[in-house]
Amino acid sequence: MFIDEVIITVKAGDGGNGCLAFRREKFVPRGGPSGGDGGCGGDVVLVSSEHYNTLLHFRFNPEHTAERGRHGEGSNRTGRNGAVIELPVPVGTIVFNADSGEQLFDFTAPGQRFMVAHGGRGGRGNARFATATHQAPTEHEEGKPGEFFRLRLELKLLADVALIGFPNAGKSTLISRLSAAKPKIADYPFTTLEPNLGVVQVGDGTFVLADIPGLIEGAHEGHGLGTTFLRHIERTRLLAHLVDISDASGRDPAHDFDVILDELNRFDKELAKKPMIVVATKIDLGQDPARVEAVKAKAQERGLPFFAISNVTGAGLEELRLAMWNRVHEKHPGTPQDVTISVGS
Ligand SMILES: Nc1nc2c(ncn2[C@@H]2O[C@H](COP(=O)(O)OP(=O)(O)OP(=O)(O)O)[C@@H](O)[C@H]2O)c(=O)[nH]1
Ligand SMILES: [Mg+2]
Repeated sequence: MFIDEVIITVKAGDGGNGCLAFRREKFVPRGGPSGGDGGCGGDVVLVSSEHYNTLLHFRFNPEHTAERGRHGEGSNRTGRNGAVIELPVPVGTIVFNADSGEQLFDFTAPGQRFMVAHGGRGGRGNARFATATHQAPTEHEEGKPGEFFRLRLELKLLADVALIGFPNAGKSTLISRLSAAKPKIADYPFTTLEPNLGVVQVGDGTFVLADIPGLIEGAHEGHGLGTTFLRHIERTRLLAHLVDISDASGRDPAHDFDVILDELNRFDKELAKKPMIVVATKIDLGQDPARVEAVKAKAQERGLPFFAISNVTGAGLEELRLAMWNRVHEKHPGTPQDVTISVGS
């Protein structure tokens, strides 16, 4: 499931109450006040971590309460402080107050800490109220409540690589082949209504792949699902542009290619300038070599690497996986000599 926004509640721990007590000792008729202070409630802290790419872990676990401070006790024993809880969030998470809408924090690097809810202070025990003229105080305080907030977490950083293209081009099928994602796949347009995320493994490394709902002509004007989801890929490092080159599609792949580029351009010029690779899909089906060459030529004209794959036979998938990874990690920035599978192989 695609998740880029989640509402969570955070409740810092309440402070412990101060204690009301007097010393009782043998042969000491009036022992002084001895009620200890309450401990402070635990804070709630958000910490950015590289180990998370989504907010999914909050979806199943949206309420977080830190431990309260222990109450003070007799013999001047101060209550223990409540434990702080640290909630990991992915880099790129923006934190809002869900009620006021105010932006509270923007995590831009790993290891940043944002104290979002302060624990309540512990109440003072009666021992604290003793003075020379007030030797048997009965005053003692309750602990202060810990802060409570409803937060909206928003994550724009979605994926390293985004799959774009016309409906039915095979985007969801590809993400299901390259990752553990299990999106809905079907032989009709607009199967995918929301982006899917998948983690792709390459040796010990990983990158995040996003399957974006299909674009159509006029998408920038809101046709089809429009460009609703393109804002989610603003921080994506690579676009993989899928083109169905099979004759069975009944489409003109070179025309499709131009339409998608045009839509991207109209939606956001910066997005259109992102590194892109072109991926011809469904090479297990019959295709007109002239049409395939036309797409290839268009890619070459723009200096874009060209790949050809079949999600059915698996042809070209490993090369594509590596090429994506290399580009995400800028091993070979811009080299057009990635392995290119000849169509039909
Ligand atoms: N023969 C063949 N069929 C494929 C291949 N890849 C996908 N398909 C089929 O093409 C159809 C559409 O695939 P999807 O993966 O749902 O396409 P999509 O691009 O995600 O489509 P939308 O979600 O509508 O944008 C399905 O019936 C798939 O089984 C392929 O490489 N070869
Ligand atoms: Mg799909």
